Amino acid sequence: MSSGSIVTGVLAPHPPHLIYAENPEQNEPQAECGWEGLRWGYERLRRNLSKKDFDVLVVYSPHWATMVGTHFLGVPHFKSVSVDPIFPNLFRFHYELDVDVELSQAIHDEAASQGMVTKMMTNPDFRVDYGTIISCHLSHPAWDKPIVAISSNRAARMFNNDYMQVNAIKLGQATRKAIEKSGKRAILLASNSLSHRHFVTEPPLPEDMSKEHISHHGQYLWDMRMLELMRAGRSKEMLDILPDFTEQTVAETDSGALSWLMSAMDYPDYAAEVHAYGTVIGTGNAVVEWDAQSQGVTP
Ligand code: 2X7
Ligand code: FE2
Repeated sequence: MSSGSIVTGVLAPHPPHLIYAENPEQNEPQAECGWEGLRWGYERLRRNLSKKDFDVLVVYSPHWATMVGTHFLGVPHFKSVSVDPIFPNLFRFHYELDVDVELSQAIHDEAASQGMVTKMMTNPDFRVDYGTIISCHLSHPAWDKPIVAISSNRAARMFNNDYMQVNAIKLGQATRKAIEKSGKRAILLASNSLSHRHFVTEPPLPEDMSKEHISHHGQYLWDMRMLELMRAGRSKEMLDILPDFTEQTVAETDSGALSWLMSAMDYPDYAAEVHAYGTVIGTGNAVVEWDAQSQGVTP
């Protein structure tokens, strides 16, 4: 089979607020407006992705947290309602999706052959987590491509951020190898926010943008440092400081999603495109695209 490839990699954050503000028919709560900067950034991403030929979306989500090893969806079809446990007032989303179980199994097997602890999730009643659903919907709302969903092993909590990153890098290498062997063209989504300190109370009107700002200036400075390195194509340097960034900003990069993405893409040395940066209930979020195809990195 011909060599598969990673067409594009995306930092694709999943605040449920963005879905709430967008009012897709699948979501029950309705909003007036809100978080336009980020939502318009996702629009620019979608415009770029619509020009690409791809077979599958591979998404790594912090909200599918597994304590023992890394898990992969192993059921071909899911249909249910996803409710955010913290923001049920914003996100009650009716989803129906297909899984590329063949590729899922191939990444699982490749990771296992490298000595990682892995498991296929074969429970047909499993509730797909909201991080997976939101990043997939905002990146490609047509839901006409199968997905591969990868859990986040909580190595950062059980050990530390450095250990988490070593594992995520291994998983990234396994992901790349499996995609290349599969002959498929994949878009990769790292579903996470950057800095992640957030307010503990919500305004009476959640979409009241007069209440929205970064929780702390220090968090903003850290987010900008990370984005500058992405924009400069200095992904290795970005990963070098990622454990410290994660510690200082309680970042959602503790999931391993961004480290996995950079490793799977073999540490891009070309400029990433930052489609948007914005805050959601005080957290820092960026929609960032590494367009490997336009760099001639992929066939
Ligand atoms: O899961 C999230 C998140 N990552 C960021 C902001 C707000 C809510 O939920
Ligand atoms: Fe989150």
